[in-house]
Amino acid sequence: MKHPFLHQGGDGYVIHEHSGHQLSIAVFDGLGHGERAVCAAEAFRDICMNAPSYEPHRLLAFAHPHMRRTAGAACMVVNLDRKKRTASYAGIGNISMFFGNQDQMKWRTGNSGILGYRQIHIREMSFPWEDGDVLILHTDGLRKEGMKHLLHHNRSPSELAKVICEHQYSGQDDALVLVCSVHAQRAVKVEEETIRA
Ligand SMILES: [Mn+2]
Repeated sequence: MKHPFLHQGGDGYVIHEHSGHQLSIAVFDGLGHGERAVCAAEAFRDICMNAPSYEPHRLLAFAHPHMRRTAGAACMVVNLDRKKRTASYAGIGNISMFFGNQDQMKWRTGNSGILGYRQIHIREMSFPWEDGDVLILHTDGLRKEGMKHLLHHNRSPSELAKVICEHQYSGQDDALVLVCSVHAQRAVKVEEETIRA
């Protein structure tokens, strides 16, 4: 089952559930402004619909040549495995990811470069997770500095998404944040907030 979702702006995400116990999430930011950014984001969404694999490394490698006809995009793909309780991820460009719990929150971003432009180097990494851990993905319309202290309070994903948009908006550019609460046995809860520049 594929759940495409894309905002009118250049920021968007796709969530794809597959093989019974895996959930792949891609957050992306079409480069440039206005129509160009929207076209790049839509192209990436369409590529996801036709991707032969949602493994982060393979999805990005598949998308890269197809994105050459667009302005390009920044993208982070995370694949949550509910059986193994691990997450694998790979990113290109400036999409930020936080994961962990109240005691320890880690920050990661993608490799430098632009999806669809010149050469890219894709490196896939992974991390273990536990029930109730939080995964946050956001585009660069939101500042990552100061993010961590917002995450120390006991907030639901929807509250977190709202608070992050209120406190971290850069004041320019589109912005999107996706907050997920991850669980092995029940549906991953996903909340999102967007701001259109
Ligand atoms: Mn942006």
